[in-house]
Amino acid sequence: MRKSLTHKIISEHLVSGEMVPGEEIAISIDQTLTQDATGTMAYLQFEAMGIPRVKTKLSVSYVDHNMLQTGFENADDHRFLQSIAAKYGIYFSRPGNGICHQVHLERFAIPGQTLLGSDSHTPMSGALGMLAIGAGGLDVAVAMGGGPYYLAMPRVTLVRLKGRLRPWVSAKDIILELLRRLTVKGGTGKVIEYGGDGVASLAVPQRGTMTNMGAELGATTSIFPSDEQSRIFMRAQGRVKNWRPLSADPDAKYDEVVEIDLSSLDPLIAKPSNPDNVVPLKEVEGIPVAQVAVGSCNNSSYVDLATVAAVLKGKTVSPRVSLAVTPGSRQVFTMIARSGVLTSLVRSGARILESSCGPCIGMGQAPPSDGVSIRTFNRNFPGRSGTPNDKVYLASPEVAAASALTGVITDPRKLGAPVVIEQPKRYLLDDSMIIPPSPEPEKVEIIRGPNIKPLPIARPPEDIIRGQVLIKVGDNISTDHIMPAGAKVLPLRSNIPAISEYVFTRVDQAFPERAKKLGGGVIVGGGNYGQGSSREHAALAPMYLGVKAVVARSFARIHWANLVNFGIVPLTFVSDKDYERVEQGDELEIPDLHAAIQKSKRLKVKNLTKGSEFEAEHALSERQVGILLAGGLLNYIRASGAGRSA
Ligand code: MIC
Ligand code: SF4
Repeated sequence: MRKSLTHKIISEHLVSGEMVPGEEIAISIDQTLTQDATGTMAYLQFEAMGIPRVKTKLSVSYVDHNMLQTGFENADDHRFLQSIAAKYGIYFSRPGNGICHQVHLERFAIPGQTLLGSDSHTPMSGALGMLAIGAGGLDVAVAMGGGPYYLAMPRVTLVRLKGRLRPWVSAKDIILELLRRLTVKGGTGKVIEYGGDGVASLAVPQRGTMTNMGAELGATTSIFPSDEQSRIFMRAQGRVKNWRPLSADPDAKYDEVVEIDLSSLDPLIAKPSNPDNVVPLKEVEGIPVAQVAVGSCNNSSYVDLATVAAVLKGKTVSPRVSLAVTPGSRQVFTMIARSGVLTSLVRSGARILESSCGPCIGMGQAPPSDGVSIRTFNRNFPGRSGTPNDKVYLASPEVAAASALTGVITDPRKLGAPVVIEQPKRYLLDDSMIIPPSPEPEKVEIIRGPNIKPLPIARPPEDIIRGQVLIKVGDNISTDHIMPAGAKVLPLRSNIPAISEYVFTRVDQAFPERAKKLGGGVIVGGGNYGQGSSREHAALAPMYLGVKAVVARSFARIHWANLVNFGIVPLTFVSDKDYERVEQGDELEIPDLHAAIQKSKRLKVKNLTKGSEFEAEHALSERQVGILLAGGLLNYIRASGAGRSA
């Protein structure tokens, strides 16, 4: 059969299973990445597995999320991560070197290889023809130990790009158009594979914006062919020896085809507070803007920042706007400094931030009350910016810059002749902030600060699950709702007892208290429950509070897997009516869990309060049933030695 690019890479890495959509497969992992907010947990888990050295071709540990250091916690975590990396064979990208996905694309991504990262935007490296997947930290820990990564074989959607973008329209508009058409649930269970003659006109950093934000579609990953553009980029990064051409066979079969005519696209914008709330820019033009933020892992490349500088050149941002600019990496930072882009941005009034996630994850730069914030980021979930009831819009650097200038949402085409910035022919190469692992690992001592608490381990579930519905939520609840981030909570990522005090507090302040008082219970969710981030804290902290099961209308992929990994039973309603009937406070019971879950995909759930009963389904493979009944993946690995095979 004629193969898609996705099928080619998966079959080269297939360890077990059949490549039938929905079936569980296992693939070998060449590279891993972690960042500090999920990494400390991942490495505690890796340590608990007792493996002396990572078995991947390359593993990199980045520090980019927790950079405010408002107390000792972040700095302690950084030191812990550095010592772990030295000891276990991991490259350490120091704080200041940049945002993991941007740096990985620049320095490490390799066409045709697989990458597993403990961050949902790991697919960004798909811009170089890599199969790059986001997962929970524990799955990444297992991959570092040489174990394969298990996933449901995805369907493959070809996004056929035709023509060329018009002036002032950019890669961000292409991915916003896909979000408009497919929604945040549209990519579930799929790989988004780009093809068509329009691909050739998109440079790798532009492709990166699209593969990165494919995470917002709920896709397993997104991927571009490795072609002349990838060769140009890798040569400019001094890595052409790792380049190889790679594309789908002509006439490859796809499960679905979506066509986008690039030449027909206009600037788009995602309105608050979901990335798929996309409208043509003209619908919101003229709305006053209080803040503009350029950066995040999504639009922080050299060309992105140089474009903003060119739009603003010689002028000052509107008096009502605060403009924050984040270079995505130290490479970008040094290059804007050298080329004069930095001076130009500062002269225009930009507030320059260090290369880190920063405002994207609510680490500073929260917008003012009722103030509209235009961001070139990938997520605008409610409250994520740090301001309650925030109004965050997502748009391209072109739209962001035009709006910063005028103080209202502005179509950049009104600014006249387009700015055209060429991709650099040669990037500034300096990897001195990436520390290779120690040649003498036995001499390295792991440094643990007082905020790093031992990992709580789940207990195997009882045969009867009984408990109150602790909360009932609607559709598209993100992990930012379940386990908020931001300057106050993020420093607690290595301390589960402390962080669990914040579970669901953005939705319901009383949740942690209630869960503790009742000794745990059940969560009832709507559709796409757990979308967004890969943070396993959104499973781990509820587990710590005694949550035993989540019954939802449907789940987002990574969160679902995290629930299984931490021994929480994920079930879906068979009928929407049952979702409507169940209420917060109802006492639910799942009898005979152990036998029921092994025998059938359907389980009975009794509603003791209402004296009724409904059916729920699970989508667990045999292996996952084993994991759940063992009380999570760590227990399972310890018991079976699974995950250790190279
Ligand atoms: C995010 O964008 O939400 C994060 C912060 O990068 C997360 C990871 C985390 O919560 O640490 C992600 O996307 O996976
Ligand atoms: Fe960091 Fe934001 Fe990218 Fe997540 S989406 S990795 S928080 S910049």
